[in-house]
Amino acid sequence: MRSTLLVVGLLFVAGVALAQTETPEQRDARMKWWREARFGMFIHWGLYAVPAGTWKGQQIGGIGEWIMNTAKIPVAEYAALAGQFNPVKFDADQWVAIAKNAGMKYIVITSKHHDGFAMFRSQATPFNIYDATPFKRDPLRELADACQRAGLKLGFYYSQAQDWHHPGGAAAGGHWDPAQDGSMDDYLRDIAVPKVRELLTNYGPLGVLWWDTPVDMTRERADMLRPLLSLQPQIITNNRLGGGYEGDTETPEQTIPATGTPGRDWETCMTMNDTWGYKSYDNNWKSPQTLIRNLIDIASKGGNYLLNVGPTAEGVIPEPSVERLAAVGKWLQANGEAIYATSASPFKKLAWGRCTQKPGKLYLHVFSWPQDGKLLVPVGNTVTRAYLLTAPDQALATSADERGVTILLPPTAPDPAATVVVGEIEGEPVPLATSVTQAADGTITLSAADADIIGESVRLEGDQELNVGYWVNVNDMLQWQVRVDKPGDYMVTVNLACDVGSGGSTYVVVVDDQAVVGKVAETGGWRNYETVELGPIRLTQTGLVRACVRALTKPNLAVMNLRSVVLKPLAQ
Ligand code: FHN
Repeated sequence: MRSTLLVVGLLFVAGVALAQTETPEQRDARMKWWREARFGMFIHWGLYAVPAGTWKGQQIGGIGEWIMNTAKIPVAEYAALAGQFNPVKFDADQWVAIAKNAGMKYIVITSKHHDGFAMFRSQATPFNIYDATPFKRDPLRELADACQRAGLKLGFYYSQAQDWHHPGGAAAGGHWDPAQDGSMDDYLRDIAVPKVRELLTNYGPLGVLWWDTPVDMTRERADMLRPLLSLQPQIITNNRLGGGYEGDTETPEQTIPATGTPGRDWETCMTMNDTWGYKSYDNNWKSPQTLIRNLIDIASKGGNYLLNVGPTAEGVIPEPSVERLAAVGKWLQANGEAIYATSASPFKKLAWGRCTQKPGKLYLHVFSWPQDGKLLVPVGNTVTRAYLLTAPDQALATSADERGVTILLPPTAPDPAATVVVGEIEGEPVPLATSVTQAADGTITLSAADADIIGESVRLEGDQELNVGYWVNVNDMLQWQVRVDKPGDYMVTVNLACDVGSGGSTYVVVVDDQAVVGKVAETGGWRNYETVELGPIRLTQTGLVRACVRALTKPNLAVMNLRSVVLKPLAQ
């Protein structure tokens, strides 16, 4: 017995040591399929599909899989739902086919969400779909087999730190029933560890282990689970184990970060309506166009899109989800070359859409079809050939000038969601500095999104109107190139936010050697934007000029959050 324990211990130590000593090449090899995949299906399926958002006749607010917590349902009452859970329409091959036809390359399913109910046959607790329901099947086993048949990778979501059913599992918060009393350490040792071991042992090779909500996960607690990963040495894990472990992937949720997460693999997880787990009355569906553009936007920033479905208690993926996935799949059928195994855009921003790339090819995803039919690509390379991805035999005319290459497009967009134009180039793409131009009324808008950001800490953030934040280094600055064609006097305004206690920084806006100085007043929060007038500035010459915003002093935490600087012509 002692020697068995010793061997297992050594294996675990070896597993951890292996993970710690993985070379960059080994890591790249392990991450390869995931980096090429770009698109996966998230499935939130559990007992919560039975109430489907309604408890005792009342519609419960919030996300469906949280209903036990939101409605503070007693443990025994919630557990009784298992008697009604009989998803006889569940068909693993059909689910996998829906994902595959959508162009998804992997599936991540909730093996156990915060409600504590295991969606697999477990020896660690009878509160599982095989033992506690009339269904008497293991859907994860069936999905693993179906994924294997279809060539899709399978991953398991596992909520390690929250369990509202088993004693000790609700220690990390959300405690409302004495049945939940207990020690979190005992819970992790007796329930979570054996269940995760079962998941990593009984379902063949897995692609992903997706941890969630690492509340109160100290280093010691994370170390109870982490050694289990050596059971699947090729597995990819996210950044939500806790205990300071960063895992392989960042997991922005319901948002697409402005510039991806530089230096880290990342995956945006997102719902198609407003819930992860099924809610019978949530019909706030995103349009197919939005989903297609989200996928493109994410790919253009080097990330993956993990798009959620919430199947019903009968085991059916809701029809609105199926329809939308089919639409994305149709688009990918024609344009997949521009998504899978591509890398991020070489351009900071493109007014008309997004770009992905492969060696020798720029994939130009056009969202806003140019009215004059001219697509300006700010690239210094010669474009040797341009064509629509769906019509590779019909070359499009190109011309080049100091702004880049212009591709002549057909008069109307063949695909209103996104039309992909291919530009073939030689060598690495050379993005050209783009310049800000004056609007018809002369206004010059220097937006954070268009700025060259120079510095160690300041960076772009947000997903609608972007801003620069984290401006904690006084030497950081923003810079633009402006094409002036209407010299004259302009009023300078700045749209900024500054939290309480961080005001008082001074800064200067310089345009073509004309300067105007400001002092940051607090706006009540880092997200409370206000427009402040700085003063007039005179632009004397036409042509390309340089503009910048730099800090002069920073007495507190940060300089400011900045969305834009605007120059409005003053009446002459
Ligand atoms: O609380 C969960 C939520 O129910 C859902 O599972 C999401 C998916 O990323 N994760 C948690 C919130 O971050």
